[in-house]
Amino acid sequence: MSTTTSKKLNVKTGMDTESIKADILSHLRYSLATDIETANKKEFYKSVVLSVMDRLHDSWLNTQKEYREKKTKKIYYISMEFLIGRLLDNALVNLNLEQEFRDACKDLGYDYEEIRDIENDAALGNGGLGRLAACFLDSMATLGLAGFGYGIKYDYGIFKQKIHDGYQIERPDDWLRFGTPWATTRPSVMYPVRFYGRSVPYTDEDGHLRFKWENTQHVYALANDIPMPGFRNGVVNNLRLWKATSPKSLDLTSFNQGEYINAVRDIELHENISRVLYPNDKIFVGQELRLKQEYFLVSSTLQDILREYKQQHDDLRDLPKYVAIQCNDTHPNLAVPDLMRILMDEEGFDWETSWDITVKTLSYTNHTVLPEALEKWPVSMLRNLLPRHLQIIYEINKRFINKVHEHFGDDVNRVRRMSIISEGEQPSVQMANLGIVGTHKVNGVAALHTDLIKKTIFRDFFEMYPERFTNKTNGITPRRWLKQCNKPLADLITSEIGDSWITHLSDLRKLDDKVNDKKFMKKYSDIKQQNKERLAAYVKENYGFELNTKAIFDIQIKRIHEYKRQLMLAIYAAAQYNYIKANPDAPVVPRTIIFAGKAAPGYAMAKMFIKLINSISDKINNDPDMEGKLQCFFLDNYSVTLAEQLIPAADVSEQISTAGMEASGTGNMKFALNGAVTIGTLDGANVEIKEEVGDENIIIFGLTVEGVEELRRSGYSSWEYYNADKALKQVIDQIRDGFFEPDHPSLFHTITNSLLDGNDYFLVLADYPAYAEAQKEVDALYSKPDEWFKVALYNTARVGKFSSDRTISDYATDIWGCEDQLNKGREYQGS
Ligand code: 475
Repeated sequence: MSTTTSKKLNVKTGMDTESIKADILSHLRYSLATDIETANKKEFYKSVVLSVMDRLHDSWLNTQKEYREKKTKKIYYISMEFLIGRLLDNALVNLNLEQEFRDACKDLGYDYEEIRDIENDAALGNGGLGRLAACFLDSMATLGLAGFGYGIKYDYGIFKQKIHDGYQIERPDDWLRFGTPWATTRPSVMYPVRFYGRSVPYTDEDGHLRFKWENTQHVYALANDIPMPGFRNGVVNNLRLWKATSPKSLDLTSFNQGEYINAVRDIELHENISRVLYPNDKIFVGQELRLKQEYFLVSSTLQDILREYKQQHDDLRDLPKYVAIQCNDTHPNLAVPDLMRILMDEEGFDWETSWDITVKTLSYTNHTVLPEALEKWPVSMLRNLLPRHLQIIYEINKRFINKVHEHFGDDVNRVRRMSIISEGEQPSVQMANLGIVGTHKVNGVAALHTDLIKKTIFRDFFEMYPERFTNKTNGITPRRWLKQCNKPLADLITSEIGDSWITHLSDLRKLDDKVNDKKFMKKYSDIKQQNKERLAAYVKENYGFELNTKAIFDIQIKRIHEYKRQLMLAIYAAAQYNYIKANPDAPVVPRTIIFAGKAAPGYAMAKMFIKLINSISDKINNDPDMEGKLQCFFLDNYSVTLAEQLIPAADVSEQISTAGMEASGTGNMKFALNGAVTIGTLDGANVEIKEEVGDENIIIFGLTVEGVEELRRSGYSSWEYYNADKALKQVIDQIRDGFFEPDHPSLFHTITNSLLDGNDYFLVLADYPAYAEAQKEVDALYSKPDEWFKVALYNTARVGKFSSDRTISDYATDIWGCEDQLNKGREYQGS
């Protein structure tokens, strides 16, 4: 009997094309009840994924077993967002089975690319914060860390963006319509999450005052697991996404009263908690459903962590030794009062012991300094929804304020600034303050950003707890962002310097020497051209628009936000248009400007930017005088998958935020790695990219953080800049007077008013002249292709620092205390 079992196992996990084919056919028949003759593409895709899953399951189980046996310290990354995108390519790259699966598909009559393209993106995030979480999972598995992601399985991810008449329209992202074969539902892993009720005091056997949280209502959190394979190291970690389901015993009395329909409707209400991702990037909207989502995530995750812990350890006081919990921004910071509540109310520890465990176990990452993004939950809302937690937060605050007094004396203003509860018309809980007080480390996401939080929003806290603040500059996974998305370049690099770069990205430095190797440089530049042509083919097929592949591909892709200043590139496009119209015979370096990005549905200004970009694009693209010289194009529905096509095709990377506002940026890193030249401000990680690639290999312009401060202090007037720059004035007048929208000439007044009468908070006009000059530098450099591609190659060669493997090693060492696990016996030895 055991032989048949093992035989079957062997077939299931065979790594050769023949056994893969057998499994695909078997899944078609026995998992999907169809066969190769009748299956459609979706079904074929599903069997392919199931066959990949078969090859992950043993490693998945073995990895967990090993962690248990060795009592490995576990790292829990809690995040409201995981922007993981598609998983098929990634799994095959990490399993080293790309070719075998390609061949298997081909033999069975399917083109691998076509099958791959069936997969919907898992778009469970808004932007940088969510994508960072996804890169971190890849790196944790690759480095052999016991790192687990915890998030929510939203039925609807970030909305699908359509463009109608130039305007953004939002459509629901029904990514689970046909289910996803990547997620395994685990009915055995389900926890009640409680809400409402009240906190009731009582005296325990030892005469201590204690509290019980009573009369609560609850929903269940059901685990759905997605495997996260490391790069060719046999490690498979887990991303656990919670789905809300209603309690089984749902209000049986109402059945008796014949209110069956109402009871069923209640099920719907419970399940709404995991229905939809909030589509706001950096705008705090204090809606109760969002607060419920945050607590739903925290409560289910902590229950899961502690259940697992108790299976292996018996003393919760050792929790920080075996568990580290990272909160991705303040969204999971209810972990502070919830862990306190569990330790005191359920485990019977006293305040001091509970506090010590909590602070040592938790840490928190800040991703933005924009004040409108900071979470402040109304006390009234918490009192209703989580009364016991609010009580604990008050107690944390009371004790903390005492410490502030001890530390700073009677400084009323400071106490007011530092209080976790802000008083006023609507008292609220400052989640960032809670995070700093209740965790042992707070990190910024780039060096400049970390300095800024120490000096500005968290200054008082830094003065009190300097040792808590630390920088962890962001990174990106080289597997997805080079090996997968730019195969031709990855292959060229590997053929020159070997493939150690895949897990040791700094080895790309070896490419530095190739700048004078003509043959290599020809191949390097040919690949860029090939990638541009591939993108052009995609755009032609999907939009019927023909990109000029001889032009500079100048790309800005990211969320639409005033601080990111898409408007500045749009103004530049219009100014180029005017220049070419006025100088029809002057030589110009041809340019194709490409935008993509979503605007939060409630962010009117950002949506207006999209319309403006589309109006300017129409003007440019429909004018025969622009032919061969200038194009402008907005691609709809920006996504991880679209980024994977755009980034390898970019010549120029636009990273032009107002200095001090972009915490790090990670797109900047992806572009540089793929050989695009950055035009950017000294903001976020651009500063560190400049340090790495060298001043000559990046085009920096505009105000610095200090310059911005100085200009504001001395009294900025956007009108002066408007009047001083003719080309700029002309474009702003055109936007204001309806040149780009003749049928509705006042359409863009909100934009021009904010620039002029509103005094241009984001300093677009202040930076524009320097930006236009920098764009001339781009033209000049691009006109000398040999020079250009040297600069491009230095970018590819020198951005090794920005591998998320480095970032994760830094977290492991300075925050999580698990540096001993890094790469332990799992070093990748080459294929
Ligand atoms: C920064 N999102 C990037 C990236 O660190 C940085 C906030 C509130 C609610 C929902 N989403 C958010 C962010 O704050 C965010 O994405 N921040 C970004 O984090 C990773 O590289 O500069 O803007």
